[in-house]
Amino acid sequence: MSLLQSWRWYGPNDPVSLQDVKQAGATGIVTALHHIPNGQVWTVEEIQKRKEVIEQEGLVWSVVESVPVHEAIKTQAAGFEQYIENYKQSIRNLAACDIRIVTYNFMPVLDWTRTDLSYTVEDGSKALRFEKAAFVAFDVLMLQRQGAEQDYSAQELEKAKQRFESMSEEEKLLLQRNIIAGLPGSEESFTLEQFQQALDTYKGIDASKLRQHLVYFLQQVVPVADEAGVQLVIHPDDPPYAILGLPRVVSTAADVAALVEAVPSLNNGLCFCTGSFGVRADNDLPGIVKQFGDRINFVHLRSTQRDEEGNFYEANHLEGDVDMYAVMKELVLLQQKRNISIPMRPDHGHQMLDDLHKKTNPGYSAIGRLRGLAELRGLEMGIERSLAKA
Ligand code: DNO
Repeated sequence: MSLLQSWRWYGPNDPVSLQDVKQAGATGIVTALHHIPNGQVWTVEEIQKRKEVIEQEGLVWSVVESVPVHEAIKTQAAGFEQYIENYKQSIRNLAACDIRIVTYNFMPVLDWTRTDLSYTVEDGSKALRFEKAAFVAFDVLMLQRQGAEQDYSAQELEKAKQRFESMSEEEKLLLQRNIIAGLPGSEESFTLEQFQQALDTYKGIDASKLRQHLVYFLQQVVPVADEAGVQLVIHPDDPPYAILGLPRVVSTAADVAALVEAVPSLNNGLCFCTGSFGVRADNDLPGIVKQFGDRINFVHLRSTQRDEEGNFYEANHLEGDVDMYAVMKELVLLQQKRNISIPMRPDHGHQMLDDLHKKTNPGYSAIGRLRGLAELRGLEMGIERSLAKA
């Protein structure tokens, strides 16, 4: 059994069409009903409508990414019980349409975060990047978050100040937009004032409290997933550490282990994202596959290149810090053991060749991801064949 090659598609407005996806060689579609506001029930009718569009092209809706978790559930603010009920109903409705893998994350306020969406790499293609000094400049000098200085070293603050002074007004605005205006799939978008208000809702919520809220959510929804035959998979934090004074609780293997211990059902699963976990040098990626293999039900494959200052950019899929060979080998072994086809998607990709002349969703260009998928499927086939011979 090989990985099921899938592809994230943002729906009918995605500049990359289903026809393009077919030519890239993927058979599974990863999508969401982005038009439904966070917290509302996904009805069978809406799910079915989207499913038909996908099936008309001969593709299969194999994974939902994501059914977003409403902020009120994360903070346990007024009304959160109703949002959990709605979440349960969406799970049941997806199961009724035979869609059985559901991704979500539990990152406060922001989903994934980058400072630069068009960082030019050596070959002239463009990548997404997280630049520490720019991020600190945003936090301390633009947002002026109370107490932010305490989160950084004197050296980091100095570097951020210099960086800030070197930026034009336009660049500052772009930085702000990149961080808080919402990357594709994040579903939330803020002005600076709204963002400050959103941060304030986390006053008094530290990592242990956030984890309690996540466990409570899981205790509520996993039994419904069990009954409906749905695998829930949590996406790790990106980047995998606390930012902007907000706690994050899905950054390491120990974090995942705590969730598994609290709610052992295998439907309390993991979206194994090498790009997110891989930003931390202390995350052992093949080790995570070994440890949680029985509950990894969706895989994002991508690599990052980090440096000592805390910057990273998204490298080509087989380059950077992720040892993709070692990861793929574990995944091949896992699949043999479980005898299933786990959906995988090439996560992000450079804007390259013709992508550079098009408007693309940051990270989700056609050709960059096609390159990633092609490399990954070749790597997988090579490993499978060599293991079969051994
Ligand atoms: C970024 C994505 C994330 C992911 C969510 C899952 O490219 O991997 O936005 O979809 O965190 O809920």
